[in-house]
Amino acid sequence: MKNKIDAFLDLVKERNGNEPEFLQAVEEVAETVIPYIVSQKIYSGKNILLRMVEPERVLMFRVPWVDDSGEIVVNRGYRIQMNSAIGPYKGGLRFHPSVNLSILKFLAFEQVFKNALTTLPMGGGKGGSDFDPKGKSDDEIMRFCHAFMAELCRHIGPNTDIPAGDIGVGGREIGFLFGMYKKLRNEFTGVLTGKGMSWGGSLIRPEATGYGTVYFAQSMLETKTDTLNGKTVVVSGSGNVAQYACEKSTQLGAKVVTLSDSSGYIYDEEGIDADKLAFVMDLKNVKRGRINEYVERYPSAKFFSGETPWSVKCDVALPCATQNELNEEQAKTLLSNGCKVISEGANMPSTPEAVHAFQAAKILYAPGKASNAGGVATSGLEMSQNSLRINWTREEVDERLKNIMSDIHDSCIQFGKQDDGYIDYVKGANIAGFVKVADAMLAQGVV
Ligand code: NDP
Ligand code: 2IT
Repeated sequence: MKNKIDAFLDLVKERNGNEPEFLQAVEEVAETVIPYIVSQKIYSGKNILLRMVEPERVLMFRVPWVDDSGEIVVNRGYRIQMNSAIGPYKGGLRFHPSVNLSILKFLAFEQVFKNALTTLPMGGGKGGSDFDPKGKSDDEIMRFCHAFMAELCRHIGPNTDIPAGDIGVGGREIGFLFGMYKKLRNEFTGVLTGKGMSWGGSLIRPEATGYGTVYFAQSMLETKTDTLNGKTVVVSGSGNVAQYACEKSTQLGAKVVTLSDSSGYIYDEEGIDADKLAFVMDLKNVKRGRINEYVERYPSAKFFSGETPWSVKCDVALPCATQNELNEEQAKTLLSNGCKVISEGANMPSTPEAVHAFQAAKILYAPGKASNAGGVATSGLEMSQNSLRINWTREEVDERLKNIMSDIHDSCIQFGKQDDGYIDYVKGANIAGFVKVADAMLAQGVV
């Protein structure tokens, strides 16, 4: 088996040698899916995984725009249209200076499996730019978004490819992107998700990724007849996903003691309650400030510059910032401090060595493609509402989100439960996602 996996990975490395994040994501899938393919006659000899690691289409384009000082700036725009076997391409846009082909291909590849897990008809895609929104004025953000959409608009559409937010892209950016799409294509359609409530958005979409990550942690705890009530939770990040992971954890009776950004983390021993979270939301979403300002407002909390929160003792860890933010050493520290649950809100936040440490310790560990799927699932619900031209209530959307997260958990058990009862959520998520996409690809032939 090892030879088969190695031979496959050698081929992928040969073609994508300078794409470390993409190779990391493919390796994790290959390790769990290839043994399954070999065991199932219908998938053997069809090179399905080889077809899945090759994007259906990669778009790369120039994004020229003018900054506030009159300078012409040139950024690079991307859209990876990875797989459309089960529905139109669907996935977020990331604006961050680190964005490159490797990072977007890893995210698009993960998205294919994640979207399949949601039970909704969505293929996988991802896009973005190396544009850095930090320190930019609202006018600069608008000009950049308009320039980005001026090119992207000819490649997307409500039945072709439906982008949404990710790091650096939230409600403000989706608004500017939507405005330019509507103008250039002269149509008001559900071409983007994460829209504002008065122009086609869905209730609960802003909350969905963070809430879903916590619902998934609850489902995992239920397998041990336990709950989040009374647990101490460590959260990384302080953006969209982290904020709502914090909110839902607190609502379910847990105490969240950390938040972070790329400059460091804050530790609040008393817990980040609803009032303190409202301060963080205003700080990050409106004032666009830094997390260290939390300790100026709440002096009993501490700020640790340049550090990550993984050394803080906790029962549950929710990594909600970015890829590879939690390494093997930090995983071992979490384990030795008694952490028993990891539910990933970010995409691929744990390094492969960290994942192996969690699995060797047999704790409850969920990979992002399962536990953070609530965001894209609710985007799928936004698309349904747009097509039907109706709006569901908050309770209705939340109920559907809960059911989807519970279904994803069931799929992980179906394909990931080991003989000794341990649930390998990585294996479960990868195989369940693979089966849905592979069956559609087989039915559609070699295209
Ligand atoms: P935001 O831009 O709202 O927030 C990102 C947060 O992560 C910020 O606190 C940011 O800090 C921090 N961060 C980003 N890059 C780094 C880095 N290199 N090192 C340390 N901290 C970093 O993004 P989201 O909350 O939307 O996304 C967070 C994660 O969740 C990403 O992995 C994303 O792919 C994933 N995700 C998002 C979904 C969504 O619906 N938005 C859905 C599913 C997954 P700083 O401000 O200092 O950069
Ligand atoms: O990683 C993700 O799932 C997202 N950024 C959300 C994608 C979406 O289309 O809602």
